[in-house]
Amino acid sequence: MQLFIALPTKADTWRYAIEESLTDIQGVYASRFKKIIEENSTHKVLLYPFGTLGESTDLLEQAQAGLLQFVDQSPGFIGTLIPEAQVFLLPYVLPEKHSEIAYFFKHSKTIHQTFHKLYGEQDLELLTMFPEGNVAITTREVFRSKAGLSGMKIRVMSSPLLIETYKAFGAVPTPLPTGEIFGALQTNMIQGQENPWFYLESAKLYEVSNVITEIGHNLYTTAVMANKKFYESSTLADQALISRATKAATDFIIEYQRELEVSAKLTIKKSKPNVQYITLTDAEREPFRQSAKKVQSKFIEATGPSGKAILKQLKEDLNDAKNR
Ligand code: 6CS
Repeated sequence: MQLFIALPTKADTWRYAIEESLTDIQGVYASRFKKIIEENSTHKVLLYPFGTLGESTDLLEQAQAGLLQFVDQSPGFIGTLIPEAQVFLLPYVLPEKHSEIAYFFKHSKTIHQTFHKLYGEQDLELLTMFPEGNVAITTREVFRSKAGLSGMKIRVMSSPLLIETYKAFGAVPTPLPTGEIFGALQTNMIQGQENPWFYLESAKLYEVSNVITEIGHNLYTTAVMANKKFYESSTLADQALISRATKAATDFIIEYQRELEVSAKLTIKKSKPNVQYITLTDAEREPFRQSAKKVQSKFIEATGPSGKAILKQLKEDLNDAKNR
């Protein structure tokens, strides 16, 4: 009779850095991932919230070098390394309906096949992408048209495509690291910035803004990657556990992030009753939608046949998600 003694996988400490705080969406995702890993193995997952290991670009380098086993990095930052990743920043492309958003992020071939290969070429194992809510624009003054944004310095993440977007919207795009947004708004070095509602509340960006405007142009998306060498050298059992934790945390966060927009709007209004909320009408959005076509051309100009094919695949994925 043969005895098979299950050798326990040696206990490792895995380091996982995020671009937000532990109570923000990326932190809630990472905490759920950590819980599942630690409840089902002898491994420990150490979470590093924003600010502990530097800016987003520092985190990416540490993940590629294998100093971190996991990293959360949004397309707004990784776009300089993987230009095609900026397809998630194109205005007026991603869905607004929750059921379509949920289906798209779970089934998109762009994410689970094409991007998996692209990130792999950068020593990154793409594990998941998930939404963090509709993006709104904070400013000092009211605007309801592109002319209203004219001359306004609007902070964007360091993405060539976001720079093109705000140029096309009539503003003066101003790339700044995350850690400098609040101070730049406070000193009027910039007059506005864009972020999802939960972040406007959690980073207290509303405190240094007077107007928050929805033009319906985008959904904030982020991505979680493992260091590729670490992932590929992990045991099959650990790879299966990482996939299981990733799927469970993704399914949870897609639903969790949905409610935060309403609660953030209420919290901001309670903290700053005189803040103005503006939602542009369809007619007011039309000039911004027209400008978005120019941004798509700029994306294809910058990424060539690869980007063109990715945009086509993304639109097929979105069509597949329609009416789900
Ligand atoms: O705008 C930013 O830089 C930050 N915004 C969000 C929603 N997450 C992290 C990112 O660095």
